[in-house]
Amino acid sequence: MSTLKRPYGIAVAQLGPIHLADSRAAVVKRLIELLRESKSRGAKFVVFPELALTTFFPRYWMTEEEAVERFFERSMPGPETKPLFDLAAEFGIGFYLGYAELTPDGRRFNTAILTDEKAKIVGRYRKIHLPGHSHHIETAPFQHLEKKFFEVGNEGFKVWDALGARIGMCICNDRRWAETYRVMGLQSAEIVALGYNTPSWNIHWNEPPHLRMFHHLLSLQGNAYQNGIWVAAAAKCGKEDGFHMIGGSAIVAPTGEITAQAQSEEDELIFTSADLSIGETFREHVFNFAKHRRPEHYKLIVERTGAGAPLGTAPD
Ligand code: CDT
Repeated sequence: MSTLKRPYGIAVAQLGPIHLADSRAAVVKRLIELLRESKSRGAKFVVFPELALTTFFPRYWMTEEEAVERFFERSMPGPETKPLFDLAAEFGIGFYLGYAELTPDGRRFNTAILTDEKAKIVGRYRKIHLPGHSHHIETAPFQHLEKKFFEVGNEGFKVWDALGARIGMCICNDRRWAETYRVMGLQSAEIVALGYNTPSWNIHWNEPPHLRMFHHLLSLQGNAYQNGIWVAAAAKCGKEDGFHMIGGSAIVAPTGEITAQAQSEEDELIFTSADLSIGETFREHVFNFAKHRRPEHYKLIVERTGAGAPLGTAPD
């Protein structure tokens, strides 16, 4: 690999369950504990989960107004989250934090922010690949109402030069889509951060439970390799009021290898002293996009949403 190393401390702060009865203040205390541990491990950047301040509320049928009242943030930081920002600034650690965003004009997004060493918000990502449905499914043991409670993100997949690296963000279901990483890879992303809440049972089809973890890791590993990036993924997991979600928080190198993985379904910090130069090596050689990509043959990717008829005709 490259001889000039670029050491970089990445932490992923997995959260165990957050129950309906848990207050924001109690959750922020847990985030702060994980931030302290990140500091002691030497992290520059810590990744918290998707919707990290509340239970995974899209599992419950309720009105949009009720959801806004109980689960959305009107400002970031707000009164309850400010202590996290204050301590992060004191430590000089940046973070990714997922939360339900209510905009001043009343729009709702599943959002993540990126802060710099001074805890200033320098980046924002609004989830694009929203899974689930918007109607009540009577027969399901729980709902997955992201399509009811959130709009599709309207700011694209961007990257930011922050914290001494080029960092991109995505959220949960986005991690399963190759386009997510490639759009950021084409902006020379070095680290992609993501949080997730992945129910262990898929209410939409009979997916064997063991495949939930396999496909989660497969998505991170394949896309880290194919884009020459570090991927840092933080779960919220365990049983929230009886509803189980997978753990498996992980840090993945541009080699596709997992360098750290959570062992529990509780609050747990994992850490890697990453070398960002490994990504440079992959992007200079096997995945040198400028040299080897052939976008003139990829047109269908942006022209079609669903799969359709073949382009092929018999060769002359
Ligand atoms: N939060 C989130 O995006 N979860 C999805 C579950 C999809 S099953 C309806 C995921 O991809 O993990």
